Amino acid sequence: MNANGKPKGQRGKISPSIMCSPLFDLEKNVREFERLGIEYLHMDVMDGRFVPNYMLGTDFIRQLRALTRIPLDVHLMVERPEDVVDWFGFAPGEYVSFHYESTVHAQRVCGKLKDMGAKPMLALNPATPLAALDYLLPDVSAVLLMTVNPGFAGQKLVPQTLKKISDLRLMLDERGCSQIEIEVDGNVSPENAVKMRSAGADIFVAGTSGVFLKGKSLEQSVAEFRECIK
Ligand code: S6P
Ligand code: MG
Repeated sequence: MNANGKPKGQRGKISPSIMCSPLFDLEKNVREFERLGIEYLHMDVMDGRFVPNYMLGTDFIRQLRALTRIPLDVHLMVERPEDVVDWFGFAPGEYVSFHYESTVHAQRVCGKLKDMGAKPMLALNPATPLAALDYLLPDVSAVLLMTVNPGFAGQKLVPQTLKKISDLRLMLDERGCSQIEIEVDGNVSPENAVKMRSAGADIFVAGTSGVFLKGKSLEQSVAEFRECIK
């Protein structure tokens, strides 16, 4: 075990938020992420209803999937995800998160995603209690804890979500679900990532405060970020 109580050799994983990449640098950045051994690419989908913004569409995601072997980590911020999951052609091994707050059929959505070969991840807004997971643990491969309110990059951490990460890690371990990964998303800066890692997070969505930093190369910012999530 290391200092975070994680088995040795299981380092934290980085999932850069693609909506934070300058659009015209995207292919170059994806090649750099491949070279740097990045584990996932985080793709935010926003429908203008569940969150007050629009972001990444189905064709964009298909094209990115065809461009790289890095598995996608698609984050659906949409109302009634059950109506749209078929549009994406999710691939085996991809993580797909959807929000507990966005559907009355969370268990059904997990089943649909599993039928497609994808790995279901349940996303929780900062104010949503962990009890939402009580009867869904057998159906999910991971839990996405939002550490800001979803919709925009560049926000400040909601501080009480740090305790939520450790509460969730404890809950998963106590219920024999230690294999369920915890992803964190929102203001995952190097400083916050250290705290999130020691609270038990496994996958770190790195956006404008994580790896897309002004005046720093991706190589440098990824190397510094890795040090924070060992
Ligand atoms: C926000 C979205 C996120 C952001 C990411 C931005 O609703 O789900 O994935 O892209 O959090 O990172 P940062 O460091 O700007 O907060
Ligand atoms: Mg996201």
